[in-house]
Amino acid sequence: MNMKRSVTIQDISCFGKCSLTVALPIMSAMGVETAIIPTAVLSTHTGGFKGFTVCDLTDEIEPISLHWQKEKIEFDSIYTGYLASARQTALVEDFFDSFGKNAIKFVDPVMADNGKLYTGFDLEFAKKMTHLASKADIIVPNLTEAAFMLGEEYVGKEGYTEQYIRETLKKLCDLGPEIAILTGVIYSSGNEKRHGAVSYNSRTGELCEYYSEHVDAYYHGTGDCFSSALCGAITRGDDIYSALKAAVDFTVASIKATESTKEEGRSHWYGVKFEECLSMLIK
Ligand code: PXL
Repeated sequence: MNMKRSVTIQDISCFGKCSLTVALPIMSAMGVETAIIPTAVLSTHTGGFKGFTVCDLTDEIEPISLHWQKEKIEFDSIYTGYLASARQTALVEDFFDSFGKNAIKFVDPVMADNGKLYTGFDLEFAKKMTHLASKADIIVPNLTEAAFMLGEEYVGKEGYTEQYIRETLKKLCDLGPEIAILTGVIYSSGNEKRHGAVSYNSRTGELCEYYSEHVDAYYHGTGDCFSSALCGAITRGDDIYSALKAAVDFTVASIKATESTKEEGRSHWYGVKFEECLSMLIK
């Protein structure tokens, strides 16, 4: 089979295991050729580290796009993650116009978690990210990002109903994308908690969900592991259930690998040991 080709547009956090440093190995393991447009180079990600450096690469986006248009390069999917400024969202929309006709446009609206926007982002940025998401085919917000996109209160990590999730997914699709996928959905019954992702296809009306056990731990970059695996699976042609399953199982296994090898005093809060689980993604 022909190898599929994706381009992912997000930052390089030089240390910290998120964005491009996880997207590339994950998508490569899945057999997807992956080009990149780095949106910025940071010494670390912005969560939990102090005094990080940032080199903004906004001005590179258009020249790279123009060169690729001259070269007649095409992609099967375009996957966007962390964008460094509101102006970048508009440039990515232009990139969608130039390269998106035959590509699946996959937007992870990376901007917030646990009820709060990430350092450096404000409501104006959230509005611009929402506008970009409206141009996507598939969006993958967590519950916090969904709340910012819809201008609603954050419901919290758990304690909502299945109906709330279904209604939120429909409202997200009403913004424009055909498919909305909510990540970090947790339901409990008794002492059991399941944790996973739910997708809604507004064209077919299909609701699809996949859960694994809930591991009570927080690590940075798990959203990027999830989205990269999901985008890799969809790009290589997996159906939506298989893609959700691959992404949830890989992310949970990566978290468990990190938990099980945590050394006293050397916690790996900054990123999960996804490297140990890459073999799960290889077909
Ligand atoms: O994991 C998302 C992410 C990516 N890139 C940078 C970040 C974050 C989240 O904080 O700061 C630079």
